[in-house]
Amino acid sequence: MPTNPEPTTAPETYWKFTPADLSTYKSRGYLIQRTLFSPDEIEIMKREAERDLAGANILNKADRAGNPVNLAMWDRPQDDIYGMFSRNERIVKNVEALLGAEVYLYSAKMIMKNAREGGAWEWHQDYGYWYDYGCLVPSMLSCLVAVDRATKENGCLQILAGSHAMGRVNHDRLNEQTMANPEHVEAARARFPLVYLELDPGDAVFFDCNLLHRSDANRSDHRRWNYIASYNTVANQPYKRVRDYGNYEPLNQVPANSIRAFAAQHNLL
Ligand SMILES: O=C(O)CCC(=O)C(=O)O
Repeated sequence: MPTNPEPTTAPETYWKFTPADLSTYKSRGYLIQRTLFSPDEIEIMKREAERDLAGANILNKADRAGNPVNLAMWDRPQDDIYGMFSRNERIVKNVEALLGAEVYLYSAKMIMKNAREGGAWEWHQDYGYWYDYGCLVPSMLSCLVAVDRATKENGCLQILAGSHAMGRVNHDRLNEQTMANPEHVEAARARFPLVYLELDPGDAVFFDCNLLHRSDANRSDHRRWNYIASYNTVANQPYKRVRDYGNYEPLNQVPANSIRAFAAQHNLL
């Protein structure tokens, strides 16, 4: 069982979404929180990820054009530096406010889009996958945290604002990815504004599991890695076991200041 690190200082206060934020999220299907993590906190994760993605399954896939799509995936919340982010109350308490219920960590991953080669992601909804994995209702969301600067040039996340209101659309398998039905995507593109989510390291985006999103291949000289923690409400845990990830395990939240505390305890500073 993961344990809480001992905070070395009194727990920090942190940004909590306001009622206006909650209503923006509800209408647009996403919410950006700048500097959810400070530059030095995200630097600790970045350094560790470059050194070792311990405990993760490394998946190497290819996009339609054959560019590599690399990711590291964690099945469960862990007692490591990544867990200090995915279990951090700065994320989890805000996710619970957005979903209005107790949550658990559904999955966590590092999307590693390397310079000049990192592949594209096709238009999809995360719930297009998760519905097939036994989650009955779309009471799920993801929090993406920029590890590197994310720009249009290096393949930042693109979303269709408000498209979550469509509900789940059918998805088809295309090579090694699952993509939303092209006819629905075309119609959605004509109706919902396309937004490029350009982010600085430590910025976060919370987005609904039915929000249509994609990203371009990275043709720039700048790497773009981001960490994505996804959450499900406890009441919506899968009715069948399909994957090693996504299965219910109580989420042991850690205080807002746990990243530096953990790093100090484990000589990661
Ligand atoms: O980070 C990206 O480029 C896309 C990731 C994504 O779409 C996903 O994890 O569902």
